Order: sequence, then structure tokens, then C-alpha cells
Amino acid sequence: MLKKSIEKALNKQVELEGSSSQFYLSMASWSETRGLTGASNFLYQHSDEERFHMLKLIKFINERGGKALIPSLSQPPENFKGLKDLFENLMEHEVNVTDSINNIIGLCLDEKDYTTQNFMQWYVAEQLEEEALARTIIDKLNMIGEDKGGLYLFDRDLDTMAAAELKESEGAK
Ligand code: OFO
Repeated sequence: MLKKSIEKALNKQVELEGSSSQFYLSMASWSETRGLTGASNFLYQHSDEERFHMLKLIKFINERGGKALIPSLSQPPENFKGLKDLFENLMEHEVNVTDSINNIIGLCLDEKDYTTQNFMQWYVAEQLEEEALARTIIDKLNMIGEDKGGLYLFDRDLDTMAAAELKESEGAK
């Protein structure tokens, strides 16, 4: 049975994962309307992954005798100065998500809830990957600068990354 404090923290995380999904959906749509097909595919895919992260938590809370709360949707930011600004926003968001996951792990240890702590390790590994990926993308965008040809090729790379992530996330389900 889940302790109330853990249930509350997990439900907060449900909301955060749901808002991540919405945020990336907004980024995907922004990219799509600017002809950045690779970026939009990558971000639509990322948005789906965040929804999966939310669902995984919902099921865990309910299976352990808690009650998952389905969060309402709030409007995410919809304007970005460019692709670099967009990915910097994504990176900042991921760092906040990592902090939140670490706080839950800390709470689990305080409450001696090793089952939830063990479950949350999947999220720790996922965050490590997501932050590394976001950093690589920002590094590449810094290298490209204002070079339109470079940006075009990079957008194609993102398409390839989206396909690879899709394969990987399907393996995780
Ligand atoms: Fe759910 O990993 Fe990103 O936010």
C-alpha cells in the first residue's frame, strides 16, 4: 500500500509528465509550421514518450492501492525564437523533471518505500538519456549557427533520431 506522501508526490509527477507531453506537442507544432519536418517528427515522438511516462506512473499508483489523479491540460508556451531557443527550453524543462524525480527518490528513502524507489530508477535512467540527447542537440545547433544548409541537414538528422527513438521506446513498452 502506498503511503499518502508518496502517492501525492507520484501524482505530482503524473502532472509533470503530462505537462511535458503538452509542452513538446506545442514545440512539435511550432516546428511543423516552419517546415522543420525532422524536428517536428522528433518532438511529436518525444511528446508521445512523455505521455507513456505519465501512463506508467498512473498504472503504478493504481496497482499499489493508491488513486491516480488525471491532471487537467494547461496551455504550454507556443512561441520560440528559433530551434536553438526551443531546445534550450526543452533542456531546462528536462533538468526540472530530473530534480523532481530525485526528490521522489529522496522521499522514498525517507519513507523506506523501496518498491517505489526501485520503480523510479527507470525514470532516473530515462532522464540521463534525455538530458544527454538534449545537450548533444544544443551543441550541434551551436556549431551550425546561422548556416541554413547546416540547419537543413540537421533537421534531416532529427528525422533519423526520431525513427531510432520510436524503435527504442517500442522496445521499452
Ligand atoms: Fe518524462 O522524461 Fe522528459 O520530461
